[in-house]
This record gives sequence, C-alpha cells and structure tokens, in this order.
Amino acid sequence: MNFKGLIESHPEVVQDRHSLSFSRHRRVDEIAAAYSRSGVVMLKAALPPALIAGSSEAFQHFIASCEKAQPDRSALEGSWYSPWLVRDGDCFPAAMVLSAVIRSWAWNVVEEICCSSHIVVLLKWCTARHGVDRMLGLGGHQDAKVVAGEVPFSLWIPLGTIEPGTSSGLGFVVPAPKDVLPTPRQDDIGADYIVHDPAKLWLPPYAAGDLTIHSRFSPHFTTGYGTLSDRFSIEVRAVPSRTAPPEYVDPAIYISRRNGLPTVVEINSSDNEASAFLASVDLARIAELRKAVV
Ligand SMILES: O=C(O)CCC(=O)C(=O)O
Ligand SMILES: [Fe+2]
Repeated sequence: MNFKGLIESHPEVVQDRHSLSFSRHRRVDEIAAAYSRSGVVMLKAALPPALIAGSSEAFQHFIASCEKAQPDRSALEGSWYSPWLVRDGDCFPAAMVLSAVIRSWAWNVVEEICCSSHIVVLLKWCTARHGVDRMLGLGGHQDAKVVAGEVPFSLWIPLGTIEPGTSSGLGFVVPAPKDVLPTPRQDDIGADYIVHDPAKLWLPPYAAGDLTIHSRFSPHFTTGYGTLSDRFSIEVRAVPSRTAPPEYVDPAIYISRRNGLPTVVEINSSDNEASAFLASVDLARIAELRKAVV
C-alpha cells in the first residue's frame, strides 16, 4: 500500500484523534505530559507565517542557485543540507527559523521536556531539507536508530502548508514504544508495523507556523503522494546542556535565559564553514552582548 491508498481508505488518519495538537494557551506541563505519553505533539501557530514564508523563499533561492535545473521533475529526489550551508546572500533560512523557535512559546515546551532552561542546539544533528513529493510506499523509522541514539527529540518545521494528499509531510504511529523496534530491512520498521493498526496513525496537516516535536522512539515517516510538489523543512535537535555528549556539540549553540529571555550564551564550532551562519543577524539578535575583547 502507498500513502495515497492509506488516506483514501482511512481518511481519519489525518485527524487529530489523539488530541495531540496544542495552542499557546495550553499549559506547558500538559503539552509535555502528552508528549511523554505519545511521543509526538503538534504546536499550532508556534511561528509567524510571514517568517515561514520569508525563510521558504530564501531556501528556494538557494536551491535555484545551487541545484541544476532538472527538466524532468519526476527524476527529482530532493536533498538534505546542514543548516549552515543553506544561504541566500546574507540570509540563512535555518537561522531565521531557529532564532524564531528559541524566542517563541515553543521554547517553553522544549525547556519543559528537557526539565532545564540550559539547552544546547546540536547543529550537527539539525537539517534543512528540500523534499519533492513522490509516491511513497509505507515504511518508517525511529530517529534513535537512524539519526543519533542520544538525541531525545526533534522539532520538525515545514516552511509552508502541508496538506495530506497534495504535499509531502510527516506521519506518526502513536503512542511511541519505549525502545527501538526491530527493523526488517535497512533501519526501516516496515509497512506491516505501519498498517497493523490504522487507529494509531496520524498524518497531520500543518498550517504555516505549525511544528511537531517527536521523540527519538516515535515511529514516523515521510509521506508522499506523487504530486512532485516541493517541500522545504527544518529539523531542530537539542538536549539539556548538562547531558550533551561531547561528540555531539560541534557545531552547537548554547541557550540559557537572560533577563527572562532564551538567549544564545555560547557558540562552539571548529568548522569554518559554519561561521557565517553563526554570525548571522538572526542569531546575533538573540545573542548575549559580549564585552569587546581587547
Ligand atoms: O523531512 C522528512 O521527510 C523526514 C524528517 C524526519 O524523519 C525527522 O525530522 O526526523
Ligand atoms: Fe526522522
């Protein structure tokens, strides 16, 4: 079965039957409790739609300038980039989105999940993705297996609307198991696991500005319906600073509260390629003012 067949035969999978969507008016401890029960939550209107539109445009300019024009769109696969590599002149769409996330109410939820306000964003494990909506068969993965075992969660932020059936998005099996699942082939948990109980599936629509947070054990998948539409998205991965494995924190930015506001208090990077991104206006805007070194 493919995703088109799935949403046709089970249209209820796009509905939030598990009450996992939250607005800024909900208490963060309630949101964090739902996350720990289910392994995934959606934060509605977490970011301003205009910022999402601006970052999408910058990402599209980047793709147009660096990827060869492909006359046959059906051959397009899309691509993954480290966030600091995606730039449109001085504009880094991933920095725009990341700084907005850090200053949004979504960060309160991140802090609640981390049980700490001292958090390190693991840029090494963050991604900027250009996807093309291809017809995909069912399958899925857990980030604990395919990304990094010790990264507890991921924020997934589409740079535009995701409409199941017409644009490639993300889908989840809820609730998440408490450990890694067996993978019958190449880290893929397999179609059987996905279709076993359609009542557990959630393929949410996203409005511009919505984001989801999924745990490392959340079985999830890229959805695809064969429309060949473009999709741009950013993945943000972070951990409490005190638990960060040393090999995960290069490049990384450390966030703590200053005057009540989540603020970039330290940057760690030995990669010169990341320096323009780290010095970008969007990250500088939320960084602690440092005394000039003389
Ligand atoms: O962007 C996608 O389609 C996949 C993203 C994903 O698997 C993740 O954020 O963990
Ligand atoms: Fe994933």
